[in-house]
Amino acid sequence: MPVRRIDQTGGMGIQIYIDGRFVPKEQATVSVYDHGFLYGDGIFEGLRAYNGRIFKLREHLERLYESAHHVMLDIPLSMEEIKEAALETVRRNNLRDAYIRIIVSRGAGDLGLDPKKCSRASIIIIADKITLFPQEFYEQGLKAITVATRQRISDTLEPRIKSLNYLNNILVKIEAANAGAVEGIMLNNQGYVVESSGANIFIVDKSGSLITPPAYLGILEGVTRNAVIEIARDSGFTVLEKPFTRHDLYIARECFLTGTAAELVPVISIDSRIIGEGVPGPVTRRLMRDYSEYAQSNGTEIYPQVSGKQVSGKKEAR
Ligand code: PXG
Repeated sequence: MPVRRIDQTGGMGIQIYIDGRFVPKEQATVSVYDHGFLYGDGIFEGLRAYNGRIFKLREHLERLYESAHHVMLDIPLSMEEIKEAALETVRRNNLRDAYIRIIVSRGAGDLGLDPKKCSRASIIIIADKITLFPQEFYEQGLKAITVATRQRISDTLEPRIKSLNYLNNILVKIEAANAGAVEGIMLNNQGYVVESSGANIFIVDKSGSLITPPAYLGILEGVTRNAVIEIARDSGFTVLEKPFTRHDLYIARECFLTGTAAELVPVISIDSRIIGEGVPGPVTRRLMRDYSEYAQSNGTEIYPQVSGKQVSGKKEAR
């Protein structure tokens, strides 16, 4: 007799939000005429829920609407409505810890580029578990290289737009893998360090200051990056947003990457140069702990509390 497997969502399977409806993952499909698929014409956000709360929901939604504004994509829901839809998607899947993906594509049109042929943008929200880097990278750090693939400059496709065009970033991933490295770090057209394939970068210099590239150099202005800057300053660290080069990377005392999925991950080698002592440094470890505490205790409640009692959502042992 076949064994029925109970999955993490209580046997229901993952429910995906598509344009106001919830459908099982297997039936969650978009048209092959969707310009998000045909041309990468769309935008997205990746968010996290920790301990029953969506972390930095407002910041992610603001970035989504800013990206939409730049590419003149009319999101058919208000910010408040998308917020509710995201919360409801997590609830439907009975999750307290999740990775949430919000995708807004230009919608179905014809085979031409003209976005006017797409009558309505499509909104898709996925709430699922995420596979992070293996635990050993958080404990021991990872090896990265700087790649030949450059960051796009702001007068082409602005890197601050979180668009569905990730080919450049995927080329960075491929280049790093070909060289036997876990991550690739991009430079911009002037040779300044900007970010990795899907995360922002920080170094700790010899004076103990944290340095991260400013947004105007060509980065996605990460929500995690901004949270880390805030947390570090609150703990009394000096944080500078200023340009730096590969030389600064090589002589850094510490280096780490930040992103919603990656959180904070230490980098211990870049282009075969050992960073600091070759192990995650004290500033990185401290900020990893502070970030984790902050993320576990801040965010938008997914399951409303009624007189101190939880009304729904699978309670996990704490
Ligand atoms: N830079 C880029 C280019 C990104 O794609 C970040 C920085 C960090 O931003 P947040 O707001 O998350 O702190 C990202 C994050 C992946 C992956 O698989 C990464 C991202 C999106 C999707 C997948 O590493 N974006």
